[in-house]
Amino acid sequence: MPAIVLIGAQWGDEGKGKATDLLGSRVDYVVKFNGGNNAGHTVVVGSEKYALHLLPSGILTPNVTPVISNGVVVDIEVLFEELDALESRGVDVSKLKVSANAHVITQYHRTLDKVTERFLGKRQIGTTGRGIGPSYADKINRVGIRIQDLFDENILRQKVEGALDQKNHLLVKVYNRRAISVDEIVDELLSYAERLRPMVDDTALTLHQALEAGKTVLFEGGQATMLDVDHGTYPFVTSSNATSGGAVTGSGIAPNKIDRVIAVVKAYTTRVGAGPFPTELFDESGEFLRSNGFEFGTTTGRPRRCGWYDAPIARYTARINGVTDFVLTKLDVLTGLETIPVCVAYDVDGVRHDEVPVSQSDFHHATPIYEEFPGWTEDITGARTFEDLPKNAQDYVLAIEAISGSRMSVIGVGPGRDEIIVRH
Ligand code: 2SA
Ligand code: GDP
Ligand code: MG
Repeated sequence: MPAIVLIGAQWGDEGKGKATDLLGSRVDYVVKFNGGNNAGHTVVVGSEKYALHLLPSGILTPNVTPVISNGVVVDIEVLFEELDALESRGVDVSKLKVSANAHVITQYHRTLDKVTERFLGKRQIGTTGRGIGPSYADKINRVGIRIQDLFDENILRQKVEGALDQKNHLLVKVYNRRAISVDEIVDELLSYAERLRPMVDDTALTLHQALEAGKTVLFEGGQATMLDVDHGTYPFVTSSNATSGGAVTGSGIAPNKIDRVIAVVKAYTTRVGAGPFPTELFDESGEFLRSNGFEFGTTTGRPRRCGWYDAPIARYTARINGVTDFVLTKLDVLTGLETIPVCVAYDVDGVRHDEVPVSQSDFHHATPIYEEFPGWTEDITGARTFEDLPKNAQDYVLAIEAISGSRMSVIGVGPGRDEIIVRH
């Protein structure tokens, strides 16, 4: 299986970092193809815990070449900080490759992200404030700065001038902030160039050649399907394609090269930031999931909104991404519940919807139709085969598998690297 895409099935934080890390020893390249340092992946290796934002989780596996491809937006200061932090813990980061075509996040993107959110008031998206949206907006507006621009001062200056032209007007006249000087940005970006130079690469070519040579490449999605700018709950989404299609445009490898699409799905649902969430819980069950699952943002520390498993979302994810396998995570978090409700369809103004409604207004009004499954009380963190699970846990997995659109090949029963059950 030379090209594998791994993506989030819900609204993020499904445990993609751990799933990538698990596959790590079997792959040669791990590619981050979308998003930036808005992502937060927690990987637990033995007694060590790593929180990764901009770097692909595969960086923790020796012999893997980590790649940041063209679809990513790179805050270079954050990149260096993360590399330094990993190096100081003995992780070899020397093989990292960064696409010459990736866009950069600068100070003005971060500023605009924060002031825009503040001005949106009640209509806030709840972004991570890392400058992700404004950087992608510049890319689409054709006033973005790419990594390769850092190596030509003349071009860089012209591009920064172009990018700041309208922004300074907006910052000063609308947002009442100070103007940002071209020199300030150019000097900062140039100061990164020498350290960055050895990492910069034509990553689309490198990945093509790797696949031609029979190497295994894992494309690691940031955020998740329901946060995808095209297929998610727009406008409450991130600004990139977090679905499997994003692995193609975001890396420059062709669609027919992809062999397998793995979606990571939590045994319940969480969301950070604003937007519709039909199964969201506001009672003690939600609190149970948040505290048992330790549902707090890896990047911002925000408490995550929590709710029951939503099968129409899983089916939607299976369809949009062409999912071949699900990795079901955090089954252990459900231990101790008497019964476990699962959303099997929605009621929208008296009409049953078996699929995620295309109308955003309908999705906002959707109330879940639940089926209830009996829970279990046994500790399952030591289970290593499906048969080790209590009967009710097995039945829960089989029941959600039957209505989620693809097989559940791996089951997570704890945060540790070895706390998994491999079924297929
Ligand atoms: P942005 O900053 O423009 O990408 O925000 C837009 C929406 O996307 C959501 N988003 C996320 N949702 C879940 N997890 C994310 N990463 C961090 C983590 C989040 C954190 O893994 O814990 O630490 O808070 C992530 N990144 C973006 C965001 O909440 C907005 O709804
Ligand atoms: P990502 O953004 O999809 O990589 O996920 P995050 O790292 O933001 O959040 C997932 C959290 O769940 C992390 O703290 C993981 O250590 C943890 N985790 C992953 N799989 C499991 C599991 O099967 N059980 C438990 N209890 N925790 C898990
Ligand atoms: Mg996360």
